[in-house]
Amino acid sequence: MSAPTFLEPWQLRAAFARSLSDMYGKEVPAYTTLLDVSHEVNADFVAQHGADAERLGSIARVTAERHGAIRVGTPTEMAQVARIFGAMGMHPVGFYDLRDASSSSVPVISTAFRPVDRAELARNPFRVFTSMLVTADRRFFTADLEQRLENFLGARTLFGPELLALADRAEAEGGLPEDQAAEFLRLATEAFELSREPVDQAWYRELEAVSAVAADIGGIASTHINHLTPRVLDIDDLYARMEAGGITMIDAIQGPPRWEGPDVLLRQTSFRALAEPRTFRTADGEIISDSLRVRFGEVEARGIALTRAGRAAYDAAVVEIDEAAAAARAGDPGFTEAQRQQLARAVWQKTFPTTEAALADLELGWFTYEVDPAGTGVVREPIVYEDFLPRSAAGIFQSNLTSDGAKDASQEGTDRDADWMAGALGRDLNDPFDLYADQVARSLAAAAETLGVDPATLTTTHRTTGAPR
Ligand code: OOG
Ligand code: NI
Repeated sequence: MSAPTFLEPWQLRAAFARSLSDMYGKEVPAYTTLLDVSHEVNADFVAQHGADAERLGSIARVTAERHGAIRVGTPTEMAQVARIFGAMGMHPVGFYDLRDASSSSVPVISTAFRPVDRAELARNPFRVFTSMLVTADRRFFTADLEQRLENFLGARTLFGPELLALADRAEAEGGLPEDQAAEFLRLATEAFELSREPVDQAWYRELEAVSAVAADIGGIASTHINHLTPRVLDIDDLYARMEAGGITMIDAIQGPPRWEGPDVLLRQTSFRALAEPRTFRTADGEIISDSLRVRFGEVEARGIALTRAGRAAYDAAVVEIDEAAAAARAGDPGFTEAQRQQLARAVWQKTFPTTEAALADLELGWFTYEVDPAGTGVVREPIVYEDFLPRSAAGIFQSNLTSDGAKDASQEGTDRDADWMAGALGRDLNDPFDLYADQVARSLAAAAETLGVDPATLTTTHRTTGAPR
């Protein structure tokens, strides 16, 4: 097959994900190790579990699947990011407020850019968790620091006019001719490379005293990809293999515990930020070599998306586990992560059913319904969770900070919500629950039409009863 002469948004997205991955692999060799181990884990999992292994995504999709994380400073920069991702068919989904989700100083709010249609997700599910500073939040920044930070951010250019013009053209015209596509991809990748420019030491350190995240975002005149995360089918296995290979992982796997029932939402773990050589400009103009720890490795396993009721049950379970673990730790300072996992599993057992069928019947998880091969009824297929978890995200930020920073809890926080984010982006912000509900409704409507029945009766009367899951 010859190379396409016109690249559609999904082709730009897939090519960008590959190009970013190649660049990041050159910059951060440990990422390449992580990819190798992830591929081994996935291959072994498929060998052991056969067709069942692919229930939450084909091995081809899972192997290519990544999410990235980037951080910017202002609403203007955020809106520019939206244009670049818009060109790739990635739209803002969800609002995450990490200021309250973290005990350390993490002064950001976030959204995720991702494909929203089922067909687009199937073509390439690349998503990017994108955070921006809330410089007006007095718990973190004094009025004086806010002003200097705004001046600094206002004076920098993260994304050049040529990149943005190509992005706008791609979005307006539904893609780009191949020469322009190549240029767009080159410029977009370059925008996320680590800058070699000397860092203003005094400015960086001043921000770092408030928040390492603020220094990473606002202490430097450029941005960079913070991490790229491969997906694995068995994250416990991955964790054990990385540790065995001499890479120290953070203490815990964030999110749901390992247990005997269906995987839901998202489980993530990471290894610590890597110290990378950087040059600094000191107060008296001297250029010195030092290092910064700003990037890290992360890996994830994805499970079934939960309904609002399922999510509420998840959130309550997380609180219950935390409280029980805190109480146990108070009584026994030697309380281990393994014991915490065991406790979490017990909470899970009373919160979630152990089969997909029950998850569907209790309306805790999202499932689509496809006409079975015989054309006599429908079969239930789980919908994979395509989003993020604020608490896990905060945990990932936090576990990699060099210091806790300083947060003045006596100050009033600045209100930020999904509507504010939509305004900053100048675009609609998709609600993840609405997107999942819409996928279900479409699948039911299509199946009902094929079978010539009322969609309301589909999941009961017309459900093909296969082996219970
Ligand atoms: C983002 C942290 C959150 C995730 O996977 O939850 C995240 C960041 O470090 O910028 O990537
Ligand atoms: Ni991440």
